[in-house]
Amino acid sequence: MTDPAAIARQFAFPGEILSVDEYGNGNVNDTYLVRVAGDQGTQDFILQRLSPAVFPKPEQIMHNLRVLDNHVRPKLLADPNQRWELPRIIPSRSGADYCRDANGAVWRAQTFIADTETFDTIASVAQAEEAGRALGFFHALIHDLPTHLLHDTLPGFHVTPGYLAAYEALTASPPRPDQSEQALFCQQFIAERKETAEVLEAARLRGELHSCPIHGDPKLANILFSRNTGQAISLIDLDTVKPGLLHYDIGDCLRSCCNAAGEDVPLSEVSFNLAYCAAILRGYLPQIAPFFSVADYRYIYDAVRLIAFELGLRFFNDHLAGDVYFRIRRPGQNLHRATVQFALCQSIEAQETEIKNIVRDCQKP
Ligand code: GN1
Ligand code: MG
Repeated sequence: MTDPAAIARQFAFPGEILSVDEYGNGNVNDTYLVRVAGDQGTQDFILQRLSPAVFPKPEQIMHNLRVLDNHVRPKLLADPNQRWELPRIIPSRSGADYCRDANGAVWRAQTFIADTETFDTIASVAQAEEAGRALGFFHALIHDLPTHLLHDTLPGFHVTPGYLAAYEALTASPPRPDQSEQALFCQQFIAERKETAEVLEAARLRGELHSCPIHGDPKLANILFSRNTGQAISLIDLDTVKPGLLHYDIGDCLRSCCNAAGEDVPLSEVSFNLAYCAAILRGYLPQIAPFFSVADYRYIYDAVRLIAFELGLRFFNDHLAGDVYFRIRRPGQNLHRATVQFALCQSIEAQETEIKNIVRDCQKP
């Protein structure tokens, strides 16, 4: 196990390191808060070890972060009235964008955006609208970033048919037998919906939806809200900024924010909140209206249903594979997380008409 404090000393922080502590509850990378005493008082930074199990080429993530910074920073400087923050990369002492530990894992350091907070569940309708506005603002910022400049840091990410194929492989080859009630529920749930896995990829192939730069992981916990104003002022966790469909992000933001109870709760508490859904779209759509087509509106419902289904499938696959991708804090957690997403997917399906009506109302001039 690499000592994060020793790694922290390899970065050019502006002062003396006071502490290095575990931070947040991400499912993939290892995250630490580094407190530094410098000329301007105490300042915090984020230090992360990128998960080698998830990201096969972490140096490509750092390349993409640099490309993103070059594209977005001048826009932010040109519009100082708009409060939006993009974490800055802190170079290593040798001037590189990252360091490697003795095992070859990539570590990076970034500024911590002060006076902000994150949430695991939405606190109000106004906050949901802010979350939607933030995603739309971010999409507008990166929409003209040429996709050929970005590496595909996680091939197959959000391509649901690929997760279905992985599931079929996991259950076909000598399977890890899990005949628990929860596992049987998951198997049945997937079997009943496997035909729906293609919906976004098929629309892309027909030319109805188009590839463009996306965030990839805009769950609520990755949106920073100002402690002073409650405004959303940053989207963090930029590892999956790469070409994709806007609908992956829209679906992920809605499935995360509208699941008012959270991702690891008793099934009886899981439901898709329509008021939050309406507020998120109210915040989101005006930001991206100039490049949102009629077909884009048409696939919003499919996107939220699919991304909830997909995340359940991803959690279940990882349970079957032996918990190699999503960090667990107790045995069986990925199985439980899968059932939560499937329950959420059921709640979305039960409210299909209402969700489509919300989208239709947003579309009216
Ligand atoms: C992972 O690392 P974190 O917690 O931000 C995952 C997302 C899932 C999310 C579910 C690269 O995100 O796709 O939606 O867990 N990130 C990756 O909580 O797979
Ligand atoms: Mg992430």
